[in-house]
Amino acid sequence: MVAPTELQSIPSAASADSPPPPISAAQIEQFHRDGWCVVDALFSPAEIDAIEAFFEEFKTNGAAIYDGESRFEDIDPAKRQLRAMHPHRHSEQAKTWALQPRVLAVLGALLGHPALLAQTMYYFKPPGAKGQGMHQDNFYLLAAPATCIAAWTAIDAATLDNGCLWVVPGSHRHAIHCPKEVPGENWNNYGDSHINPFPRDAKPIPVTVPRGSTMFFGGQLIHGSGPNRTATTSRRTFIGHYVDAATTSLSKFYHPVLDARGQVVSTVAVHTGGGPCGDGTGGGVH
Ligand SMILES: O=C(O)CCC(=O)C(=O)O
Repeated sequence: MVAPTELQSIPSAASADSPPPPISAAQIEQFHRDGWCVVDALFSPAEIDAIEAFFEEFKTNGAAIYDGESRFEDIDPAKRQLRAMHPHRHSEQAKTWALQPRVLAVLGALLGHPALLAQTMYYFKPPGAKGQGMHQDNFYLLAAPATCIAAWTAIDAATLDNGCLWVVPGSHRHAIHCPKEVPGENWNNYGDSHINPFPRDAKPIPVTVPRGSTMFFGGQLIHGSGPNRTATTSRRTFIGHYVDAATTSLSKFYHPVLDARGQVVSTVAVHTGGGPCGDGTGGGVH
């Protein structure tokens, strides 16, 4: 845990002369009540076009950019998530989008501290792609003492048909759900669910998101996505996962952690020991 005196030395997210963050009081209230909210137009239409074009080209960059170290064309999206992992580590341009000032301003307003970048991903999710099992991000990131947060920007409008996210409102207040091991099943693989059994009272709802809008959700929120059932429409998404500036430890996979200027921070240690579900569970790629 961080001592109160150390927390006091962490800067707050906004200073007196910074403009108000581009998020309404109602959206902030929804985030704290339900665990998520959607904010429009943080990226300009030109930036969204540029992100789309960049990642169409990025497909040809070889195996290093995909988890599992396969090439784009070797991944069967019906079986595995077809996604670029940590593109900000391979491209200064992708890092710039992950540290986009308006996104960081919203994150600061939601977290109460400046945001630090831990992870980026780009989901291609073409027609026929599988969904993502229900999970809580902080099972994997193990951010402490506070949880992590996602900024999930729709490059294609995310709909029921092409596999939008489903969330359980209010579940951001849950503790981490620990998986019951099932012999022969590997849930910790390419986006399958660690939540087993699924809580009976948890009722997921779909969240459709227009192209260019950004959905923010907390690290304990139970969420997943449906399969892409369309014949022709992808559901591409640029995703950043962040922690707040008071974070003291984080799972190894999410290091190095970057501040708003793209500098590596030294205040976040690599998590050691077991996760909330004991040794051998939690931590790692999600
Ligand atoms: O976009 C998806 O389908 C899943 C994304 C997700 O689970 C995440 O960003 O934590």
